[in-house]
Amino acid sequence: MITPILQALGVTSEEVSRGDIVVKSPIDGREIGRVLSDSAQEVERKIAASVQAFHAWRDVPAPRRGELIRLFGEELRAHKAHLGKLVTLEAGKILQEGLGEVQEMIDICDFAVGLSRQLYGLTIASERPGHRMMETWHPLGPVGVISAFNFPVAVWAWNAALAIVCGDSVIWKPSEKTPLTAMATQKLFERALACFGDAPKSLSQVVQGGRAVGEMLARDARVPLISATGSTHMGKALSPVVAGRLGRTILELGGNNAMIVAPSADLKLAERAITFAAVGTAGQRCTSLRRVIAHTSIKDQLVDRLKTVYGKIKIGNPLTEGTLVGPLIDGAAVEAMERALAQAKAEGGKVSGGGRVLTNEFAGAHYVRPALVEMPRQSDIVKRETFAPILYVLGYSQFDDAMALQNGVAQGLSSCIFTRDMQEAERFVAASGSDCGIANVNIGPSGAEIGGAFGGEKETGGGRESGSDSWKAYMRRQTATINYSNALPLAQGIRFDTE
Ligand code: UN1
Repeated sequence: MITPILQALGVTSEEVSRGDIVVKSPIDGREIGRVLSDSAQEVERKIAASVQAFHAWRDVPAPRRGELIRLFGEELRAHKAHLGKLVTLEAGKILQEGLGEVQEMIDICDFAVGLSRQLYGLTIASERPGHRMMETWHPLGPVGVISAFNFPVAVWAWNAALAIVCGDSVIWKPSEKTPLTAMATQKLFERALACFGDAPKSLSQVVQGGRAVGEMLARDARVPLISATGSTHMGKALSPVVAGRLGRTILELGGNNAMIVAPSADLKLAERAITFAAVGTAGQRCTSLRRVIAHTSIKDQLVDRLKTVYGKIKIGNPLTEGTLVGPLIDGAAVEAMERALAQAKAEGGKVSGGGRVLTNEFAGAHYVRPALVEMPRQSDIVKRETFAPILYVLGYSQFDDAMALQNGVAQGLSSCIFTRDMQEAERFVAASGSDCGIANVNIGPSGAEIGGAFGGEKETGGGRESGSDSWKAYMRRQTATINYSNALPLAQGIRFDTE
């Protein structure tokens, strides 16, 4: 099944038939390809080529750079069905979500095309007569993108589409768990390059491999920006390496996203939002809902409703229409889930659901039933992100207590409140409200649109990608002051007479 899809995307069988990275589909554990890791010399060569490409690309006018991304968007539109399916085969998310991920790539391309005519700087009033001060945004250099298995292509696209219209070159290290979608995306990008005509051919490259490859990018001063998505653990290891050479990072790390459900909430809406956010992508989004903080007056009712919905959710092959929960990525993910549930029980949690399913049909794969855990308090395990479908439910009676619980974790990615009380909604998004990068009202924490800046605070890493003015991170800011007078007045009125 995989060969025709890869072929339609331009990847040849030879390219995926040998190598040290063995790719297994989480759907059934079957091998779907082998990919060769890049050697240290190869990574070195690609970084050097990226620098060359950058030098040529930075002089191309930005709206023309946008044309390349427009063409890439066209390729994505034409191949959405195939690439979406490949995402499902390689990452295990349901087809609807695989297609949604490609749509997210298309959306960011559209955004970037418009942006290519809007890389605005400021003109600033100078304190000196006959002077003009301006701020210009210039291309930065090669951008290293390190992406995770759970969004194997969209997160790269958020970075790459912006970086390329900003005049940068890109080097992409995908997760070792999802090298095929990266290869296929690269092929589509190369088609866009061919249509465009005269862009440098190494403008965007892929480096395959594990941690060592990522570290080479992190260490290399020729790569001024590293944009990395993954666990907080990964970010804490990577960040000092880049900081050691005073490089820049955009870090998009772990989340521990909560929903406050207030007494006035529309429980039907809350229930739908909770289900999509907690069990969608089998709980493997950085924006997945991990904690529900429900008012004690409606908590039991909400938990009952959730138990009913959870009981009906279809778990199975993510390619099958109607499936809502696909497999976890691998055995380690199941073990992490089991360990977390055991700890939750030890900390007083009441667990419903959880446990492996479909072990006969898919002996080589890792399907689990999503778990709902009523916790007596926000104990250690609740404060930790487990990348699996576990939803902890906590109770509150005062709004301030709910807010304290919501903010009382180390991560700060996404958050939300379900309420029909205007005061609560406003307090949630006010300065003393949610401390997260994303704060929603009557919307779940996941499934953000590309138009907003995406990212979070605290241990989530502080980076912002995608929409709004995130593009500024991919450029260098230059302040230029121009003297068109015949005198040389000094700033701050300083006198420094030489005659
Ligand atoms: C991620 O899980 O790394 O908001 C990104 C969302 C998606 C992106 C998630 N648009 O859930």
